[in-house]
Amino acid sequence: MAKKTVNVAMIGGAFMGKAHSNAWRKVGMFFDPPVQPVMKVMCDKDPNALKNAARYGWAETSMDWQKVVARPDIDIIDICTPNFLHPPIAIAAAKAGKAIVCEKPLANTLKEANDMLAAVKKAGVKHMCGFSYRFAPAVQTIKDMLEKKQLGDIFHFRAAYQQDWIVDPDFPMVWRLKKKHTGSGALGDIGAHITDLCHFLVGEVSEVAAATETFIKQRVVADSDTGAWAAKGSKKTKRYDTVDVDDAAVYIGRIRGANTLATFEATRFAPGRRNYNCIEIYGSKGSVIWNQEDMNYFLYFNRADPDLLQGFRRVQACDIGHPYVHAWWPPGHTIGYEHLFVHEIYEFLCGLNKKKVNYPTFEDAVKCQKVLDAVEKAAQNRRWVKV
Ligand code: SOE
Repeated sequence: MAKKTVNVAMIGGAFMGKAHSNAWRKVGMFFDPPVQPVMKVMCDKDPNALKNAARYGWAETSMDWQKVVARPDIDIIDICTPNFLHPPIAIAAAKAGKAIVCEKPLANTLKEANDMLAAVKKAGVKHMCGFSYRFAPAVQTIKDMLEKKQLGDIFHFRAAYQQDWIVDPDFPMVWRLKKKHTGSGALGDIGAHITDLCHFLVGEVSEVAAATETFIKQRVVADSDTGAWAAKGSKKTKRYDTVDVDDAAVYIGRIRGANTLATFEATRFAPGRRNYNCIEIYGSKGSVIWNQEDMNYFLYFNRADPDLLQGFRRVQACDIGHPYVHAWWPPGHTIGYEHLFVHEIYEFLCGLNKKKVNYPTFEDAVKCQKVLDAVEKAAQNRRWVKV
């Protein structure tokens, strides 16, 4: 009997739009979701982005998200836009009774995030926030170890998410560097990921102290005619705009109900670190270390190992028994960044008609946003702030 289908519309066709398009396209080939997604329409305000729609697998294109959200034939709205558009699209989609996938962070502010959560709860629609790193087989295996108390009592959760894509002072102004479009800088973009991983793996952050910095405060405005950067050394008079968000945030925290200390670093100014999302967990029975640039492996130190054999062992988390790996390739053939989005979309489809879901919801995203909000307040006021 043919599977029930669900019609998907994706709003936003840039980097996340590409990652999500791949996920909608591959999920039915590698997994066996209870429903088959149909890639109906890709929506973007940029006609250049829409040129990719057919190649990405979308049947139609649109430049009007309001019209797309109102379409009666659409079941799922997938939001891959800059952060400031997450609330209006999600709230309209909830009112229209659509199931919603929304990229992280949920919103620019805690108030907006709460409004989105209220809207989906009122509408009774399914809602997922794209904390994709939860879906790495290694991270899922670490989660299982923690649930089985294999690391014992947790002393430290440490996370550093380091990138370097804007270290160049000639890198131009983009939406991720303007508060009105992004809310915060490295904090809300990559700090959101490591904050969520702390919540997923160890526990909720209960209070924080923090510092943020903007290393490059003025950036050249791209040449609007061609959309290309103002070329280095260009004779054209360059116009500059102010970066009004953080380039880096460092914060420490305590974990609710536990004697665990948490330390976080989110920076876009770590030359050589392209997408180095690294977590370290140290407990009374042992430790684990995982980093996304080496995502198929994690390091595990077991204090119960014989004294002369102690050391971090490098576990290959791509055997058939590791979560999701069975759907891809034989042991050791490894997977990549894009597979994490296939995993999250698979879990979203599995959860459409279930009460208990196996993915981060808007509730999880609001818990993350509360920490981001507290970090900004702590940095501004140079004091501890309760979450
Ligand atoms: C940019 O920092 C970015 O694209 C993030 O927005 C993504 O969430 C992360 O997975 C990769 O880097």
